[in-house]
Amino acid sequence: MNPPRRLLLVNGPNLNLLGTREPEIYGSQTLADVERLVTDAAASRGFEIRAVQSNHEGVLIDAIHAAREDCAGIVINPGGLTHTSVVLRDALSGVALPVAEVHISDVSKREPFRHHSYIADVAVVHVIGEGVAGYASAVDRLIGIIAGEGAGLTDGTGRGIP
Ligand code: CA2
Repeated sequence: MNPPRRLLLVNGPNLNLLGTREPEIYGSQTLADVERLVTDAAASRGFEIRAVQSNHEGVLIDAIHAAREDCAGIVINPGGLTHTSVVLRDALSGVALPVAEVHISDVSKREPFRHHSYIADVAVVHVIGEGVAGYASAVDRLIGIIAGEGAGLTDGTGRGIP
């Protein structure tokens, strides 16, 4: 059976504040702008988006579990939970869907406590520090993986190696 042509977009705590404060770090686009950008990027590849943002870890985990039923992958900016949450990591690895981790800012150039991600090694795509535009590239790369495109192994002629 073909995977469903739907992705779950997850934005974690405080990302509802996008566009209202700290524009020097996160830019001036709002969460609604992010959700529109992601919806358009997915639509251009024939996918739809279910979007969730919550300030409550359990709500995010329930949405991730539900994605098992009808989504082909997950694009997530876990916000500060990136650096703290084994629980969120377990939810993502538990559903066994391909995950794209997105950060608007370049966390490697910020405070040391932002340098570790509990999510990084359960994600197959990482887009860090490309601003809000990074969400669109995460969608594109994740769909490429779901569709079996991509880096792939080639023999130098562009043909895939089975
Ligand atoms: O760079 C990112 O996308 C982050 O995931 C954003 C998180 C931060 O804790 C991570 O280290 C990196 C914070 C999200 C809070 O977003 C705000 C946006 C505008 C105003 C205040 C907070």
